[in-house]
Order: sequence, then C-alpha cells, then structure tokens
Amino acid sequence: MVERLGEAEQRALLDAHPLWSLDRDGAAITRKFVFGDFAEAFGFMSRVAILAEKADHHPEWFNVYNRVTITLTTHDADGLSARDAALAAQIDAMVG
Ligand code: H2B
Repeated sequence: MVERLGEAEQRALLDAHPLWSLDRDGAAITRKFVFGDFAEAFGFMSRVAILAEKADHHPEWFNVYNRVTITLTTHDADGLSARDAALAAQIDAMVG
C-alpha cells in the first residue's frame, strides 16, 4: 500500500495546482484540457504517457478530439498520494 495524503497535504496540493479539482469524494483530482486539434491533444497524451511510465504511475483519462480529461488517483492507496501530486505538477509544468 501507498500512504494517502493527509488533509493539509491535500489542501496544499489544490493550492499549488488550482486548475485541478477534487473528485470522487476526495479520492482523486481531475483537470480538463482543451487543445487546437486531435494531433495536439494526442501529442500531449503521449508526453504524459512517457512521464507516467517512468514514474510507474498512470492516469485515468478521457479524450474526445481536442479535449482531454485527466483523473489522478493512486489505486495502491485507495485515494490521493504524493504520486498524484508529483504527476499533476509535471503535467502542469508541461502545459502551463
Ligand atoms: N497507477 C496509479 N494511478 N495508481 C497505482 O496505484 C499504480 C499505478 N500502481 N500504476 C502501479 C502502476 C502498480 O500497479 C505497479 C505494480 O507498480
């Protein structure tokens, strides 16, 4: 098992990454992205996939044409962990 974020850590995560919102009763965070077209959206997903594979931490996501919704949660923690905070930070750094 992986340790879950405490309440203060969860607040810090949302403060640092205001475009993400709590989801699933606090067990996940979600952010929506909109790109110019499918190629841009899929390029972004490819870059996230490489990060995810390196970190062995994988997003749940949904894509329709130029829109991507990413949900981060840690299955091994049954909720949010530092791994979600780290991946959210990397994704935010990628797109601004
Ligand atoms: N991704 C996510 N989001 N949560 C996990 O708990 C997780 C993962 N665990 N990717 C990893 C893979 C685990 O199953 C492997 C065995 O390390």
